[in-house]
Amino acid sequence: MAEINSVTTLEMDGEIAVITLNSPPVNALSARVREGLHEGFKEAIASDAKAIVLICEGRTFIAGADITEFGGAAQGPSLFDVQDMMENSPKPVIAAIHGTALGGGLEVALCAHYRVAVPSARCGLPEVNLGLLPGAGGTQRLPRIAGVEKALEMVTSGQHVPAGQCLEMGLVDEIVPEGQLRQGAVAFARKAVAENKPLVKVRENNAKVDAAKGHPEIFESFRKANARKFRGFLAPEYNIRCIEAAVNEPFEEGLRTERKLFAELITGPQSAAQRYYFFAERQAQKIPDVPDDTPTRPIRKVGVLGAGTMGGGISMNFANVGIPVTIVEVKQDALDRGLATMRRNYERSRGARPEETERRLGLITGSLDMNAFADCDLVIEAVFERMDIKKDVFTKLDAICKPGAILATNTSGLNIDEIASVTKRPQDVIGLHFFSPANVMKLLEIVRADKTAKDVIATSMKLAKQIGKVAVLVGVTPGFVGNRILGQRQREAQKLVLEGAMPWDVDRVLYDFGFPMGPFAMSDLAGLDIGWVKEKSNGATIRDVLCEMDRRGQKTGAGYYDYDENRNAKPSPVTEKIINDFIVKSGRNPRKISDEEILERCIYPMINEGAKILDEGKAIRASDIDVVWVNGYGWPVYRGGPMYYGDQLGPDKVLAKMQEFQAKMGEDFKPAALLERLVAEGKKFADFKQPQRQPEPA
Ligand code: T1G
Ligand code: NAD
Repeated sequence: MAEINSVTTLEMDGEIAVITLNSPPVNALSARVREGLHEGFKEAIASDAKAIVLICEGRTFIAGADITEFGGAAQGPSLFDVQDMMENSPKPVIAAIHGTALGGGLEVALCAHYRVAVPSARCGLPEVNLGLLPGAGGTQRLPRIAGVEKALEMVTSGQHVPAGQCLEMGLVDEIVPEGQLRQGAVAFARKAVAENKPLVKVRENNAKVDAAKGHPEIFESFRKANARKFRGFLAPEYNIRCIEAAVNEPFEEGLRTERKLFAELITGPQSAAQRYYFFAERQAQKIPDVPDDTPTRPIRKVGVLGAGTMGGGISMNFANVGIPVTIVEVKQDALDRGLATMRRNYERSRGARPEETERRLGLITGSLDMNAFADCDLVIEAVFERMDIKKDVFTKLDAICKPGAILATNTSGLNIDEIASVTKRPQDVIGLHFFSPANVMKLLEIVRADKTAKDVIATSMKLAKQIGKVAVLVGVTPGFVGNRILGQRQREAQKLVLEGAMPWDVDRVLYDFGFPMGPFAMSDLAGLDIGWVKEKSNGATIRDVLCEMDRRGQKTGAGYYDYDENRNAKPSPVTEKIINDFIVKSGRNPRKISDEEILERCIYPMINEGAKILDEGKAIRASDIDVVWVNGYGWPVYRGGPMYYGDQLGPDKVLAKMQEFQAKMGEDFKPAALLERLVAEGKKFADFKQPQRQPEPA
């Protein structure tokens, strides 16, 4: 075995040369790896080997270009040089795939003459998730193997396609037994030599792209079908243009188009924000005072208290990964309703298979007796949002649950220290704040209370990953991180309407900014009467007046907006009159408010509140706040998140605007002390580091 460099070895397995990469964590195509590949293939081609196998050590085949190198000076051999060497090799080159062959990794594999994979392997071109496109020939080679439609789907969704489907679409040539990748790849190579198999160059397979020539409707209908999903993003459209080039231009020409569009994206603000966000989500998993090797508690059985809107969705998350759940309600009808909702949600979910639905529902047991929680490793409470009820059930859980069980609350913002104080085991109490619908929304705010033990935090972070959630650790503060910052936007949105902006103006500005929906359309969807009490209503707010007129939102066909029979919203002259009457009655005159002011009034206080949250230690880092808002509140990922956006604007500009608004409109715009400090020090939110947490008293 010859060491080519620190991450690459070359050895002969009989007459087969085996190039092995070993560059943890994911064999990304760093300069070192490119160098190793370049020298490895040069030597293997020059050797008397009959064929060459490329394989990787560690958790995965090459998972793409090294994202940390983007924006830096180019070093080492270019990826294109490596690819040309592979594709033009006079000997068969076989790529042996395990884990995830992604982005540049799949593009390298597509320059091999053949690909073999283990059943658990997956392949994808997820560059679009980084605001990019496959920049190493992937948009030109993939449609030549998988066809235009499949290629469009893969490059615009970034999906990781399982090996079985890769075999069906010709992306891999053979599936070899799990755990026998190397033997399987070498055997395939030997067969290729023995049978003198052709040196297949994907770039020469034009049949599938030629078949799409003269069919621009393929692209038009694809754009139309995904317009809503791609709204605001640049990368999906650029990916589509590259696939169009694969159909309409010769290969080399298509490659040039791909490189030109790639260069535009990688130097643009959207990709910069999405690459920032890629690392932000991974940073959020790191808790400074809870090291990765902190022991965790086994979670084999979960209990959920309350089968309402949240309890059901929460339970499904655990059943989905094979963890049995006991769900407890106070009344039989509430329990039956909750179980029926879960069944409906399973039956309606995409690709649902009846036997799978039954298997998952089979893991969920309903009960009216809290003693059923006695052998649970974790109990999540999701009952009414009232402190007295929370305290009552936690007192009971403390008595019922076994030692070492984790007691969690799904409260939207109540004081978890106070809830924990009614138990004799506050160290086992934590907040697990799911978002509705809990079986769909990816975000999980994990709320660390004063006495929460580190292994409870470590267990919760690990469990979140297991159930497919993006977890962010936050501190106890009213509304935690997400709802607390939402409060700022909602307050300003309401105030803007009382000053003359119409609800649809505010919604349009936030929709155009990239949010999926504005606050008023959101309220109409959720129902204006949540928490509204008819008997107590006295027209004190615009919402009161609307509810009193039975304009309670989409469900009554009218709210802030009027709705047609297909629930399409349109601005309402009724609401406009209610608002103007309301403003005049309050002795003010409606004024014309610019879109710019609407945006700044809604967004800047959110950034300012984020600064307060950081300063109070309720979030570990600014990027955690961004992960909360991108995953839980629809902040457009191509703008990074509120704190990243604040850094792009410049904290000095945010401060100046807050001070300007404060002078005009009062203390709601009082700048956060941290914002003033950062500006004084010429720093950004991203520079903020939480002071070391004091060790827990013994
Ligand atoms: N570059 C650099 N670091 C990477 C990386 C990459 N491509 N992928 C992962 N990491 C780091 C990550 O930051 C983390 O570090 C550790 O690896 C484990 O990752 C020319 C331009 C492979 C499915 O978009 O989707 O190729 O936090 O926690 O959950 O066309 O990582 O431990 O210090 O996510 O098991 C295209 C990105 C690049 C794939 C594994 N490739 N990676 O998931 O572990 S662009 C991607 C992933 C490109 C070409 C273009 C996932 C994963 P740390 P992890 P995981
Ligand atoms: P919900 O009213 O839909 O359901 C609450 C359920 O709890 C009801 O079915 C009720 O019968 C049951 N219940 C009440 N007291 C009980 C008791 N002592 N024992 C057993 N069951 C009892 O409420 P929800 O929307 O599911 O909210 C539950 C919790 O989750 C609240 O704390 C809420 O703030 C929080 N939350 C809600 C949302 C949301 O969008 N709805 C999002 C995040 C968090």
